[in-house]
Amino acid sequence: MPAVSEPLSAAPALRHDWSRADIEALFALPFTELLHRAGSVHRRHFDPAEVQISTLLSVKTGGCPEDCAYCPQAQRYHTGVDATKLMSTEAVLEKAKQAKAAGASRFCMGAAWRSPKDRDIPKVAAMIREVKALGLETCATLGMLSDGQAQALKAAGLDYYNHNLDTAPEFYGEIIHTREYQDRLDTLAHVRDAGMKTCCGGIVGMGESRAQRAGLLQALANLPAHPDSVPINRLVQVEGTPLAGTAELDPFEFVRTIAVARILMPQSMVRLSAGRETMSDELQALCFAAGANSIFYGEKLLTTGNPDAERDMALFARLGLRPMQIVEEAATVHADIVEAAA
Ligand code: SAM
Ligand code: DTB
Ligand code: SF4
Repeated sequence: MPAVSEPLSAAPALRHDWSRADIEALFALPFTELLHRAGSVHRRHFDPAEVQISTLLSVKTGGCPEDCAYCPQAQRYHTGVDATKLMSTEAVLEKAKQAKAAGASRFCMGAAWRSPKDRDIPKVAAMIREVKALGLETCATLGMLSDGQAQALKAAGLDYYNHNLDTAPEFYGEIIHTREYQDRLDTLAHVRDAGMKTCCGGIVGMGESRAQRAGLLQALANLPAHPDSVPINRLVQVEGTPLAGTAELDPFEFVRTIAVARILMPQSMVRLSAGRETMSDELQALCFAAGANSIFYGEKLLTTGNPDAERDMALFARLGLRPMQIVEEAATVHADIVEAAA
């Protein structure tokens, strides 16, 4: 039965004071107990049959000056990704129309920038305005933002900004050397201060320990506000990047990461993100059972593959899932109504 009929008076307040030990204790629960707890939290705040779907478009690909060890778009690695210029607004709009027709509710525009130049902002703002006019939620991921840039994007109608913490603070230095963890926290503060919603998560399967996976989730859950969306990416290993050849993460450990994210950030959309193309249907089903309620949809992420729409729709049909039509505020309102009724 959906959550509506369950008593919710015991719903705890959102926490921002998680200790590493608390989180590691969740990771260490028996698998079925962890899934049960995560599934209960999921039901308290969402209809577990609904999955939000976002489509990604790389509006400016490759040639990035940063050294993120996982990334095929870093100029310094030889990955076969050709650098392109910023796409035209018309071309972006065409892709957004296709995404909407395919059923996406959110359209995320990504650029392989360290940070946008001020002269790029009006061009991206035009894309945002046009995409929003289609009735899609808008998201962008353009690298670090100044305060003023965040405000300009908000003024153009940007709903969400994606900027990931990527990993635990203590593992970060093994993955990225060209910007600091604090730079990321600063950009997230600019995004929040401008009044936009945050999409912030990370990558697992980069050779980090379980304690470091707990550290990523701790950093996310202890932000001043839980990110509205939390993308959990499984490393896509791309030949030519330093992380190609990293030992694969145990799939159950990936599911545990999703489950713990759901428990720590009960009202956030937890997105099963990069790495889905090589996941079995059964593994994805476990992720949905663990509380994932969002996916990237469409045959491409930014430069790498994603399951095609037919495979995803067939999986939704087999699992009795449906694309979420309502926006995130509505999900929160739903939870509030349910709590008030309890
Ligand atoms: N350049 C901007 C930035 O770094 O914020 C925006 C685009 S960047 C590609 C967005 C995110 O994609 C990264 O923070 C990382 O979490 C994720 N990502 C990139 N390459 C990945 C890979 N090979 N596997 C999994 N996630 C990846
Ligand atoms: C996020 O956390 N994952 C997406 C999105 N935010 C921008 C990107 C995944 C990129 C995977 C590698 C690629 O396709 O280039
Ligand atoms: Fe550049 Fe973003 Fe890739 Fe890092 S993750 S190399 S900043 S495109």
